[in-house]
Amino acid sequence: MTLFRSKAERKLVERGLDPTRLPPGQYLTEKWPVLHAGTVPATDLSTWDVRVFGAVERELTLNWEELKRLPSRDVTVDIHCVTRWSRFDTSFTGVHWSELARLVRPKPEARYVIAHAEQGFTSNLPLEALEADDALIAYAADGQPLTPEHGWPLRLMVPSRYFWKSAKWLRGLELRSNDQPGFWERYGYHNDADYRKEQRYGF
Ligand SMILES: Nc1nc2c(c(=O)[nH]1)N[C@H]1C(S)=C(S)[C@@H](COP(=O)(O)O)O[C@H]1N2
Ligand SMILES: [Mo]
Repeated sequence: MTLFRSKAERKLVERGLDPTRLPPGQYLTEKWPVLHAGTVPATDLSTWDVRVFGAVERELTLNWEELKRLPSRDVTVDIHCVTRWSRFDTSFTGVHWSELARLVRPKPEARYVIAHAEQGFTSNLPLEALEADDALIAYAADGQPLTPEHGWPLRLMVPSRYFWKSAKWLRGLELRSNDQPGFWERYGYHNDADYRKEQRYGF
């Protein structure tokens, strides 16, 4: 008889998936749930822009065409929400941070980044999390433009953390020398949000 740590793990094995791929306390979902505070913002691409600012040599504002002209890449990752769903093999298309870093030239003291989204939503990360090969400033998922609910036109996608760090409706990236808690972090969620360590809550 084979023993499983949980029902969630058994489901993976039954599908021929490696059960260790599921982080502790998570279950696998095939759907892609939608989760956010507030409403889905209306975006007009003709006036939309995204800004990179703060501890950089040269601040940058890109409109939609300028952003789409930057080199893009595809990555396929597993995403993990703190509310315990995980979705495997979601593919994203977008711009890697290194393309923006090349243009703004972060100052040596830049160690943290605050993602600024529509309606005042923010999330905070160490800059290394954005520098990772599998992180992306994404405008498409599973081969299609992001849907409005999933962050169209642009979202952050940082697969090394719980998914709340991946701000939807992204409008700015602020580089800083010091950290500052974002929206969910101020509500008691863990500052680091490493799902391998189950860093769900900050207390
Ligand atoms: N702007 C914004 N981005 C956000 C959130 C939010 O409330 N506002 N919620 C986060 C949370 S808690 C999760 S789990 C993911 C969900 O992304 P999805 O709706 O595409 O699954 O978005 C994150 N990004
Ligand atoms: Mo979440």
